[in-house]
Amino acid sequence: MPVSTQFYINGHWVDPSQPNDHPVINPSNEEVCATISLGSEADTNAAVAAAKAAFDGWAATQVADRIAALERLRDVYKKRSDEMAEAISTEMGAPIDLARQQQVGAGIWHLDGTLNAARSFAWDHPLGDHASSERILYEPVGVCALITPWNWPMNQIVLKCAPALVTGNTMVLKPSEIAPLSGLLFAEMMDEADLPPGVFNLVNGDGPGVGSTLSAHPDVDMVSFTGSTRAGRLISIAAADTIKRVSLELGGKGANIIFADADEKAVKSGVIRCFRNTGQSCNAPTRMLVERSRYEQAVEIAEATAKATDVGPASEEGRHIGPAVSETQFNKIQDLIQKGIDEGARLVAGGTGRPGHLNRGYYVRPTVFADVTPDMTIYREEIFGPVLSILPFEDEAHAVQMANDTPYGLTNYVQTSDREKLRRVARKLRSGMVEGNGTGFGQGSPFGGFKQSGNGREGGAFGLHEFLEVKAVSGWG
Ligand code: TXE
Repeated sequence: MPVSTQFYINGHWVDPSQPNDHPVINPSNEEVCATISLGSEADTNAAVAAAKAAFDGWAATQVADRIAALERLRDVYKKRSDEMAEAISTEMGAPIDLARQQQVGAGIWHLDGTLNAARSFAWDHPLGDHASSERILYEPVGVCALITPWNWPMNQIVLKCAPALVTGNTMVLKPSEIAPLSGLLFAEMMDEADLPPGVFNLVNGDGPGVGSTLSAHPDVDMVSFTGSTRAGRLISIAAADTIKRVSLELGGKGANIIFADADEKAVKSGVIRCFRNTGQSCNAPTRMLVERSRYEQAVEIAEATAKATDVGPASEEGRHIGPAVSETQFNKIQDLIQKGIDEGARLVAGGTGRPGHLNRGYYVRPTVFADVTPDMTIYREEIFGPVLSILPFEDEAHAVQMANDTPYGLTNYVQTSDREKLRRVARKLRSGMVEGNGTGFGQGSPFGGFKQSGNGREGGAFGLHEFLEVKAVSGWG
């Protein structure tokens, strides 16, 4: 397991300018599993200076050389997959099978998606018809600050670092201080991939410290952030003075619209999907909207599915769900469950407190509320725990209206055997993604949201565009 109080700056592991130890807690047992340092302004400045000094050289390399660098990273990533799964499972509580298959697997998926997009990308082309003498060039933005969260830690690091690297940017990564071990491991992998010094740098730290210094820094040209809408807003404010590019992937409150003609397994798989990763996914389908005629049956299926969901330590193999990531998240989820009860929702499974057999660790009971109404807190706020709300709807227009009745707009879900209805509803939903009938998205599909779920898109060619400036040159020939 990579455990280091050092930072990776300019191709070397270096001590922090001043000691500032920070414990990393294993959420499965509440024990300290590692110690990292939180960086200072001086550490952040050193990393930004290294990235700035490396920029001209890296931006001038051939695309083929940058693709080769990403291929080397992919090889190292595959070689070290087991270590990574163990690190993720320990730092944020994903059960080891989920960590291996989905958390680590997502990194490979995005590395491949980025490589494929980069190989076929038109890095420059004429404007419009081929007779034009005007040329459109795509060039790196510059020094990028990449600020990532703890819920899918490696997925989010790869989704930012891979496109930033292959498009010729240099970067400073600040992973979440709650789950920094996979970030440290990633820095070791970047080192093994043999990049020029300064192209990739890592500084650990918290949001008000390293995070806000990076966001306001005059030598940082872009911030790419995944995390809470609260922090996204602060980053945008801090970045405003320098007019840097800010790309945000924030919270969500996905609706899962289940029409009466949906597949009979739709309810069960919707519950399982909501609870995946202990509900700690921005695209979780947390509001299940069911057509009135199937509503009571759906509540029964959801109750049975929640009661059959096992909860346990991340180190154990199996398909159970692990703990919430931290005491803060545990308390937030408990408060929201209590609010659901107090505001009059019908609790059909779970509730406050830990599951009976677990008295240490941030474990939450898989919880289902029925008869939720749109004014309730559990309907409006992102809970980020294994908590599902179920509501009935009367007709298509009502379902769309309820689904869109949220400040978020990341992912919505539609279940129906009527293809025309699916298309009609998908067009009306105000979200960056609409998943139809459990059909997953392909490699290179754009990931990102409408409204307060953020801006920009990650993945494949969409992710490359995020990290590129567009330049028009006339008189090219
Ligand atoms: O997130 P924060 P938290 C949501 C989810 C969760 C809630 C709180 O609802 O319950 O956010 O989680 C860095 N300037 N999501 O408090 O604070 C921080 O150091 C710059 C949704 O853990 O947003 C970390 O690296 N950076 C989400 C990262 O932001 C700042 C994933 C995430 O932490 C900063 C996680 C600042 N002022 C939580 N403040 C998703 N979209 O998937 C914090 N950070």
